[in-house]
Amino acid sequence: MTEEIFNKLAEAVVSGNKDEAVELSNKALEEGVDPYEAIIEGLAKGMEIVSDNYEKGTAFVPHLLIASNAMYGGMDVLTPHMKTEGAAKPSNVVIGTVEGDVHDIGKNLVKTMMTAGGFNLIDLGHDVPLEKFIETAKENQADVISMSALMTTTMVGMEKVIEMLQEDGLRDSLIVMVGGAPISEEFAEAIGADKTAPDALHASHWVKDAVSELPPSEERWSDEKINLSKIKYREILSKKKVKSKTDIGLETARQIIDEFESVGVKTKEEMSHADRSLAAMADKKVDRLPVYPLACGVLRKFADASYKDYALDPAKFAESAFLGAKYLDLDMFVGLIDLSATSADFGCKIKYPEDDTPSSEGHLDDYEKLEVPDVKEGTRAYELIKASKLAKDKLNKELGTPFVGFHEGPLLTLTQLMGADRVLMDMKTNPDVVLEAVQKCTDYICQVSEVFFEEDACDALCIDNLWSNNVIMGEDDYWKFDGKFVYDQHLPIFKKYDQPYIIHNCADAVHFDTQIKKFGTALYSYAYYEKSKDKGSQNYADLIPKYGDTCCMMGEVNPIEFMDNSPEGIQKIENDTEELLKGVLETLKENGMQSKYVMSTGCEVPPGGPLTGVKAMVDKVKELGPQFQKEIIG
Ligand code: B1M
Repeated sequence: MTEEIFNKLAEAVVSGNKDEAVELSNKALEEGVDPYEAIIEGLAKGMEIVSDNYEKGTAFVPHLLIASNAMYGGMDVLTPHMKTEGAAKPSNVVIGTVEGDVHDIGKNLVKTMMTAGGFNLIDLGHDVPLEKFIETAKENQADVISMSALMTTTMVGMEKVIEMLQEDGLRDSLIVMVGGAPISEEFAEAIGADKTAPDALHASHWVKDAVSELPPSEERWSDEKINLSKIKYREILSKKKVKSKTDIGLETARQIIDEFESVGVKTKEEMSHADRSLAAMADKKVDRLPVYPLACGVLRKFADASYKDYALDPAKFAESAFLGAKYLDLDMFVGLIDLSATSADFGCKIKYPEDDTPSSEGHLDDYEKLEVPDVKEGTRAYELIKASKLAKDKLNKELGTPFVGFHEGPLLTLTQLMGADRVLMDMKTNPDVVLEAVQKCTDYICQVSEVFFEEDACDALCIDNLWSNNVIMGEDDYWKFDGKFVYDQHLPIFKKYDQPYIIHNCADAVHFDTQIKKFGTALYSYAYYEKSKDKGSQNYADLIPKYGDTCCMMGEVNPIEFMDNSPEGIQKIENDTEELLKGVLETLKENGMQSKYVMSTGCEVPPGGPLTGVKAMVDKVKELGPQFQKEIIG
């Protein structure tokens, strides 16, 4: 009987049926089943099954979220009845995504799996000030700090938290676990963390074992231990180099400007930027492949502008784009500022840090209250269009460089507005409400594109249709909640203005057939994750043969490399650029093509990094491109 209830509880979680999980949990209590066992053998088992399916690629994030909702529903019923007397206190885990980083889907999965593993989770959310981890750990005499970071620009915050723990003598009082896509074992070790794990399931399993080996809490948190630890780490901390406070973006921008002013553009090239870019999109003869590392915000350093100015002051934006394109001799510029311009106009609160990418925060409560705004003076979209027009005119006139406008697609607008986790879950529990909201977002983004074209504010327009990501949702859901809206309503706007459809998607395993073949996309900016190749991430060698006949692909040097300004780091960018250039040309040739590819990065070059890598990549293509073009293509 007990076994049967456990199995049913697990099934309720697997099917994401919260009502059933609650009902069965009540039944378990009525029948005298131990609530702790019902959680561990029933609810948590179900969560492990779904999580395992996710890792195998047979379940997606919305499924994980409804399963987790069902698990929490059952736990709310069972937890108050757990025997506390004599039972071991659950270990406290302080969890959050570090400061500057709003990515929280992975962190929430880790939270769910650790909760399923029997831990008490204290969730600080995302964009968590680093001191908050320490304060909360102290308040709760925590056993574990679990930090997530999804960006190279924010992962450094994890090291700072560890240093603060060392300074306060707390490092040995708890376990520090770090994780997220850019976090490697080497990185975790180098910053002094105890462990990282590739996914939520492994994280939860590891931490369970590690906590069982910890000495008792009173011992770890005793004054004596803390004082000894302070002494131990004082020496280690003093040996650490005082990190330089120089603005590496500004410094490298100045070096590049000085070099440019003394030598100018080194090589006189056969084609103009615009002619080369247009020829490549049409697979016509070129002197070399176009090159444009997706350097957007980082170029503001040439204009000595803060990110806030780059985002909000059209003149500063145009100046940044112009100077960047001039000093680096870029073949195009993509006007990516952040991903929240359209959601801001629906009333989403946006945080504009002085020198970091803006992000949406304080999501809206009610889908039904969404009202489609008009693109007009004062809206953020209109400001973006105005800024784009200024930049386009200057780039075209003074440099002959094309300007590509940029804004968000429908589902991205909605997730920025309402929060990604919520929308992804509501797709399963409240699909009609989500569909109605996506419709409103579609109405708005169609207007925004139309005004871009009407105002002649770009040479072409790129849309961030981010959620076509097999790691996050399956093909059917993508089509239902985003693709169909793009296909039925957004694409016709591009047709009306005779404009090519351009997509930027920095996700891992994209539904390319839909986003390229079905949409008839002309230029596709993609990312490639070697680590996720077995999960569907594809590189040029996969993509050109499949889509090269209709679409010009644009990727894939890893943007994270651009943070490393050391001679070895620059050498790596040069080597990767050379390898990509050669490989792409050979693949084009094998497939009867000659130029349909733009040498680029899989996503935006980190806006807080140096500019040296961007220059190295462009220069390498300029140096080797013409020769390779002749040798390989003929
Ligand atoms: Co952004 N984004 N994003 N994004 N985004 C990335 C992270 C990026 C890698 C894309 C790319 O370059 N190809 C890139 C960072 C590049 C870099 O490192 N420099 C990037 C960028 C640049 C940005 C913006 C700056 C874009 C812009 O505005 N110009 C902006 C950042 C804003 C900010 O944070 N200040 C931005 C915004 C967004 C959205 C808001 C639109 C959205 C996030 C929505 C949300 O989370 N609420 C978003 C998304 C969805 C992504 C990608 C496509 C997917 C991330 C994700 O949710 N993956 C991402 C590309 C990618 O990673 N493939 C990208 C699924 C999730 C389940 O996986 O979080 O990795 P993940 O968690 C895994 C494991 O890592 C592990 O377990 C989980 C699975 O079980 N794990 C742990 C996680 N934490 C762990 C902790 C552990 C152990 C394991 O121990 C403690």
